[in-house]
Amino acid sequence: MKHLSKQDKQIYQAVKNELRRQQNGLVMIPSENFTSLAVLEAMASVLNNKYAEGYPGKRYYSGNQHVDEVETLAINRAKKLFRTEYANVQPHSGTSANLAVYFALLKPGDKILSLNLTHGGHLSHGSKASLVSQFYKIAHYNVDPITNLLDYDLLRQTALNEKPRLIISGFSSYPRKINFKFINDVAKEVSAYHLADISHIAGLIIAGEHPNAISQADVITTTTHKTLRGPRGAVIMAKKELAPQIDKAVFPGIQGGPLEHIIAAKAVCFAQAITYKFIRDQKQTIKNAQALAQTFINNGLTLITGGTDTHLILIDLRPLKISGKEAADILASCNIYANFNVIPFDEQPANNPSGLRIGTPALTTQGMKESEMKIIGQAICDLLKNPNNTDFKIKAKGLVAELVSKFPIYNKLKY
Ligand code: DSN
Repeated sequence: MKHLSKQDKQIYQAVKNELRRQQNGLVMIPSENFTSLAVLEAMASVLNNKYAEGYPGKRYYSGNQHVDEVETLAINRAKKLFRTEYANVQPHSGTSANLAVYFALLKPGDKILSLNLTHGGHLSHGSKASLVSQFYKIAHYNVDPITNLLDYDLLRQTALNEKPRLIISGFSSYPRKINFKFINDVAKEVSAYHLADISHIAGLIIAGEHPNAISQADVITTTTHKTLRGPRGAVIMAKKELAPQIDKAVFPGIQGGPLEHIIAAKAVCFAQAITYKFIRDQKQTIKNAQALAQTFINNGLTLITGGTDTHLILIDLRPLKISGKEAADILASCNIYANFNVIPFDEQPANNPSGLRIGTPALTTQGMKESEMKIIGQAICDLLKNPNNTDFKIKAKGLVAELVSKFPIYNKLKY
């Protein structure tokens, strides 16, 4: 970063500080990961400079021959990776991707059926706080109040009653496998489209560690920076008959010039995600989450649904009598990063809810395995059960320092 360090010391310093924070802590927010240096280089490339509104071969600016090559590679790699007929790699984020799907498939006033936000859904799936709820009617399905597992029968009954035009599956804080086939069958029964938002579990699906949504949904959206370990962005995939309307909804519908430097980085990520190493890491991510969950259970913590099949765990903190925000703050003060999260039927507000969401993708990218998860899990339990105990804090900080020196990340980045 020799140019940035000379020309803008303040931004350079903040970036450097952020690198140090990532290197010196345990990143356990389940939606975060460490992308590769190749992805970072593609993102920081001159592709940033090019306007390329339109699609490969059909741009509204000249000089796009190399950009076309980049975007075509990204599209073809996405199609190969996810075994899908069509991919649009331009959405800037998961929310943009979902919005484009709504605009492509629905008319204003049509009804969307999705999982309640507080039960593990996502803002862009029609929460009251999202503009989506101003354009479309929204109905929700829920998890079971006792088991906190998806209530598939209730989902079907709600779909039969509400007659939605679109059913959304795929969640942000649901730790169990999703039965995409069941939801797809319900969608067909009520003549609705089925959108599977696999943002959290895309990497697990590629590795064959989670039921595949690809043949069980009309449209798939995913972000590219979570388990997929790529640049911050998203992609939409579908059967090819939906391609014209989805392309039109992305551009010119909701976006202007595509971020071709990010699209190049997505292409790099898709090529990496087909490798043995990536698949092995996804399998390890789940083993790590399960080892962590078991350590929490052995320490008497209450886990939503009693455990995990995926990369994430949702802890119900109510028995410990601390809030999610307090828990996240205590961990962060020891350089461990997890995020506060609502739990099903939470009576507390989203900015200080009763849950803590924690996951293993980033630690697995660093090379950590079950034995490290047990030690980290024990340290987390000690902190959450004894929030005012200074000895546990000192011990946890020491453990983090030891682990990050044994499993370094980005040590080739010379900032
Ligand atoms: N913010 C993402 C997550 O953390 O799950 C979802 O958009």
